[in-house]
Amino acid sequence: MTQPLIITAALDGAETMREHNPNVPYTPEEIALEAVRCREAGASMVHVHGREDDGTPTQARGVFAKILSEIRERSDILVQFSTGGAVWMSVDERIEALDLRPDMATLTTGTVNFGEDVFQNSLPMIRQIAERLNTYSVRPEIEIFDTGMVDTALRLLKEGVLSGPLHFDFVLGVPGGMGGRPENLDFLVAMIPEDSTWSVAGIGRYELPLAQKAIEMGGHVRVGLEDNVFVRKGVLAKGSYELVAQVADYARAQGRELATPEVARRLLNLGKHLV
Ligand code: KMH
Ligand code: ZN
Repeated sequence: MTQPLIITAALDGAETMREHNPNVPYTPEEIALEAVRCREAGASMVHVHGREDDGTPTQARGVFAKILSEIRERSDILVQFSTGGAVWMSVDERIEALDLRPDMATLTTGTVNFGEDVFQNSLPMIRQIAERLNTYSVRPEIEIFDTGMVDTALRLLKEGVLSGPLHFDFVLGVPGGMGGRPENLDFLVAMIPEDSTWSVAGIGRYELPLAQKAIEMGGHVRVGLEDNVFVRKGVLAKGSYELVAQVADYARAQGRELATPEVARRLLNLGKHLV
């Protein structure tokens, strides 16, 4: 039976600035209010990066603590921290908030060109992040920007660094990573263990077509201003919630039920809130 659809809203990222879309949230309160709107629109999880009040990306523990408490005061939506941060950050910086025990956190299992930059994730860095996740019992969402990253995740699973069932997010269309062509999604899904869950995050113009394909295939979906700032060609989204609403409408039209945070927690094998 097809699982209820988990929609994750990627609210801010580290690269999307107000110059790209004036509605990107920066402060913890703005991020929390956007999380509430996304929950109302049908999302069951948010993926968040930290920002200084002027929008500068940060992975500071204090900022993530505020984001987590502001969201939890207002909503039951699941909260996933980024451990990717921004391309210039050290791995220690990237993981300093994990002791706050978010519901999930990302883990990218390889290095990839990222526009003009490089998003570095050497094997020792990946192991360090995975070990920190294990220490605080935070389930990883494995971010896949290219094929070899799946092989590395499977290797870490075999080594016992990761434990199954795994949850993958295929991020397709980053310049330098795997492209957003639909056959790439088929190829990646065929590589992962059968008991895995997966979602797709299409970047830019790939967001909606890949989301629709994932809904049809029985996978899950990530959308939001981190990945795409337009609700349709040339029209800026009023917020990530508008992108969530767009895929929620498509899912309903396809007869696909939406997962509540409680259902998503079960589908993703997450424990109860620890704090
Ligand atoms: N900002 C990118 C360099 C993640 O959140 O885990 C990395 C990223 C992945 O966004
Ligand atoms: Zn991110």
